[in-house]
Amino acid sequence: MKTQVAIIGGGPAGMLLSEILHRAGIDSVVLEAKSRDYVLSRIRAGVLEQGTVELLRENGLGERMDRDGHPHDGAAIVWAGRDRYFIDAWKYAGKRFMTYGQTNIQEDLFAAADRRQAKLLCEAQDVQPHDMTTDKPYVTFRHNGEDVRLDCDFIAGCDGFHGVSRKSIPTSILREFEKVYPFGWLGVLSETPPLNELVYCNHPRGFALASQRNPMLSRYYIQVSLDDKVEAWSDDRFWAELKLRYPKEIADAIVTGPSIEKSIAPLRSFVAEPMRHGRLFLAGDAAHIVPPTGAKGLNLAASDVFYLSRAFKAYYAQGSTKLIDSYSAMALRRVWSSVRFSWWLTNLLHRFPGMTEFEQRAQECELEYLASSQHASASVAEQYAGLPFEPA
Ligand code: RFL
Ligand code: PHB
Repeated sequence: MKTQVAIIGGGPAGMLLSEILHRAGIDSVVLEAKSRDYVLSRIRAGVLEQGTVELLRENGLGERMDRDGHPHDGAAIVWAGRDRYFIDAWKYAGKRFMTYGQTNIQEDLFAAADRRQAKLLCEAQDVQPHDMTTDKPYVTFRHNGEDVRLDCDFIAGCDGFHGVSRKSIPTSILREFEKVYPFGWLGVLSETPPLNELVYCNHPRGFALASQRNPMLSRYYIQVSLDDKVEAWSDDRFWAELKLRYPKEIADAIVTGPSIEKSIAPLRSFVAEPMRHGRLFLAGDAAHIVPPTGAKGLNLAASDVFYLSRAFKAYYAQGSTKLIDSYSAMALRRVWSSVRFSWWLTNLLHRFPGMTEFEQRAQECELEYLASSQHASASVAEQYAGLPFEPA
């Protein structure tokens, strides 16, 4: 087989890249290890920055999002016994964000791929990139029992944190930066009407978050310890714990019901540098992970794909390698700013095991400063709303 860009991974990063390239007349093949049903069963992100929303719209992926997604001016923070604080993205940054599930985006991407009869090979096994540092890279894999070789001009590694792409870059070249947090998030999806807005909560019993997917689908999270097991959390126990963490008026407004999905995700910050090795380019979770507190992971996958697709377009249209050469540094600037913000917000809103009284007071003081300072509020709002993409 032959293509211009071989894309490893059919998550949001890989499928969006393939779609944007197609619209620019650039051919790609997407190799996805799992089945479509499996990919669609993963419940993940729900918050889209305005830049991500616009990128989806510009590429013909906005119709259902604009119909079913819910625009928000900001998100609230509450903490034990204190007033509600509002991260006002609209007031301070002139931007709104959208709640629209990653599952829906993934469905929209598969539907668009089907309409254009895209080459998307699911359940591709033993995918392996080769000869990335030559001008004739290729990818090998097994599909439907056959060994296949895919020749290409470039390889896009969009295969998430556990993928093969990053691991194929020699350790002498790759630098990895990592921070693992001493807790996880237990997430529950339920067919109940959500609260009107996103509400982040810092409570002595731990962090909580109320989010949403649509008018009859709610997403809630609570901080749990790393050795906690999903099986130990019946629906009743989850709802009771969630309500204990919110102020009474919010707890009373939460509508409970049977869960339709329940999972625990550990929290981690991770960055791999550089995001390019020869003709292999990393994008999305393959190169970086953020704790979900800042709602940045999917948005970073989208900004990487924006920069990478722009670089490939310039290469195929004008023969220019300028944007290809600046891809890693440009993508990493935005990555690090979201990594820093997500780490900071995680520190602000969680109760860390063994936290000293000093650290506790410092955290409370920071929350109070945020509530009392226009400058601090503008800084947080600007970062939560998402920084702009850099010009070419
Ligand atoms: P994905 O989604 O992991 O997709 C990678 C794909 O590659 C496939 N794959 C392979 N394919 C071929 N060969 C191999 N060897 C392969 N190895 C893996 C996988 O099967 C998969 O289909 O990465 P991508 O595309 O970079 O997308 C990243 C996002 O999924 C991720 O950053 C977000 O979900 C993070 N995230 C959030 N991001 C936000 O922007 N806003 C949020 O509100 C938000 N909330 C969240 C989140 C992530 C969470 N979890 C569970 C990690 C909430 C949670 C709980
Ligand atoms: C979600 O809706 O899943 C969500 C929202 C905000 C976050 C993380 C996850 O910060």
